[in-house]
Amino acid sequence: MRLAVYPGSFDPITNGHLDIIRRGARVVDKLVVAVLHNSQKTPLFTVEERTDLIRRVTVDMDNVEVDSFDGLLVNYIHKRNANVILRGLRAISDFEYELQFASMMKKMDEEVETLFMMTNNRYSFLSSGIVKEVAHHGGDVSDLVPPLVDEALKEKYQNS
Ligand code: COD
Repeated sequence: MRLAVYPGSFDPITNGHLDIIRRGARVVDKLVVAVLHNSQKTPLFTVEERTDLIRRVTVDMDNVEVDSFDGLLVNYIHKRNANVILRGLRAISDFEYELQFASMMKKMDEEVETLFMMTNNRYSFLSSGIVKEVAHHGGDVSDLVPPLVDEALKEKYQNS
């Protein structure tokens, strides 16, 4: 079975992430979206909120599972017996980090392949960071994130 892991912060999930999940799920048997628990970044949404949002927006995708992980990704990959890591590429600026990331993964486990998917042109400028910044200042992000993420962002910033 071709089991792939799509790891990330997903703080929060955007239409760009969702597009990669939808397309990635078509080329593997099972796709696990894995949310990093403790990153160096201070997240807006807790890991439970992030996984819950992803579960709700991928509910129609039968071969997609949502999970969270802590520590090194390679350990999580081993725990799940996965053989592919899925990553999205937006622009040349992503390339350097992603090259380091994939090379380090290869160094840690030669059997694991990193599969890159080019962003849909519509989402090439889109990141969770830019969405949070616009939403924080009351801007409209409704065409950049799923509707329930739009609602969750409004709630977060109204209560902050
Ligand atoms: N279009 C296409 N792809 C996109 C878009 C978009 N608009 N937005 C984001 N993506 C892609 C990103 O390029 C990335 O591939 C993925 O979606 C997730 O993005 P983010 O920003 O939510 O998450 P990252 O990239 O910050 O996640 C980093 C990890 C959590 C995967 C990484 O830090 C990690 O694995 N940490 C654990 C410790 C570890 O093992 N580190 C060493 C790794 S070699």
